[in-house]
Amino acid sequence: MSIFKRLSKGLSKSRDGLAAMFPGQNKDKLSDAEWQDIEDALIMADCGAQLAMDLTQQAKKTPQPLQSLRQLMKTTLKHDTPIQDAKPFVLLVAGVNGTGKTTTIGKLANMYADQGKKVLIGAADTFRAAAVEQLAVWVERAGADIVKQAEGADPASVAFDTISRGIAKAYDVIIIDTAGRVQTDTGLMNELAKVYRVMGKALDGAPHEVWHVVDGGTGQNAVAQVEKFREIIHTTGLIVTKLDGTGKGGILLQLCDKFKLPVRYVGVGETLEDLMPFNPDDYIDSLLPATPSNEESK
Ligand SMILES: Nc1nc2c(ncn2[C@@H]2O[C@H](COP(=O)(O)OP(=O)(O)OP(=O)(O)O)[C@@H](O)[C@H]2O)c(=O)[nH]1
Ligand SMILES: [Mg+2]
Repeated sequence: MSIFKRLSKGLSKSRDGLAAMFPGQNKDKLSDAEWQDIEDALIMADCGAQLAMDLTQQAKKTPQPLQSLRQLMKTTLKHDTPIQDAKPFVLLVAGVNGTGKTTTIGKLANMYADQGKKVLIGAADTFRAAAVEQLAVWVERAGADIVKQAEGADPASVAFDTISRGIAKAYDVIIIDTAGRVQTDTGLMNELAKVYRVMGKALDGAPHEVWHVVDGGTGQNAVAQVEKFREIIHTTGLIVTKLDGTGKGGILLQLCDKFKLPVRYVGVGETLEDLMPFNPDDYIDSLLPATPSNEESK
C-alpha cells in the first residue's frame, strides 16, 4: 500500500463520519440543522469545539460554503515557515511517552541519509538500556551513526557530546532523541530544559529545529502537551504519528490553529519508509469526503 493510501485509510473513520454529515454535495444553502451536524462531526473528528464553530461560522457566510469550509481548513494547516538551514543542522526531538519519537528519528535518519547526508544521532534517552538499543537498531538500518553513554548518564551530557562529535567529524545532520515524559512532571521537564540549554552551549544557535512528536490518536490531551513542551523547549514544528491507525485527524487542525506551528511530517506506519512530509491540501482531501468539483480539479 502506498504511504498516501495508508494515510487515507487511517483517516477513513473520520472521513466517513464527516461524509454522513455532509449534505448534498456542493449545496449552496444549508439548513441550521445541517450546519449543526457538520460542526458536531468536526468535533468528533477532534477539531475542538471552538475551531469547529469558527470554521462553520465563517464558511456559512460564503456563497459556496462547503468548498469554503474545505479551503478554510487548508488555510488553518498552512504555515509557510521554512525549516532552518544550517551545517550541521541540529534537531531536538521530544514528546510524551510512546508517541513514536525513536521510530520517527529512525525514519528521519533514513530520509536524510538517502539525500546523501551524513547523519549522527545522540541517544539522550538514557533511562533504559533498552531505549539505546532500540535507537541503535534504527540508526544502523538507516545507515547513520550514534553517540551513546552508559544507562543513567546525564541526557544533557549526551546531547553535548553528540554535537561536539558532529562538528568535529563534519556531520550534516545531528538529531537528539530524548526520553518520553509527561508534560506535568516538573523534574523531567527541567531535565529537558537543560538538554535544550546545553545544546546551545555546544553550538551557537542549536538546536535549529525542535520537533514535538504527537501521537495522532491522543485526543484533546495533545493540546496540553504541545502547550507545555513549547514553553520549555520552544517547539518549532510538530510531527504527528500513527495516522495510519486510530488517529481521528482533526487534532492537527486544532494544534495548528492554536499554536500556529507547522506540521513537518506525519507518521503512517512502523517501517523506515512510513514518514511523509506534511501536505495540508492532500491531508484535507483525505479527511473530507470528495465533492464533485474537488474531484474535477484533481
Ligand atoms: N502504526 C504506527 N505505529 C507507530 C508509528 N510511529 C511509531 N509507532 C509505534 O509506536 C510505538 C512506540 O514508538 P517509539 O518510537 O518507541 O516511541 P517513543 O516516543 O520513542 O517512546 P518512548 O521513548 O518510550 O517515550 C512502537 O511500537 C512503534 O512501532 C506510526 O506512524 N504508525
Ligand atoms: Mg524512544
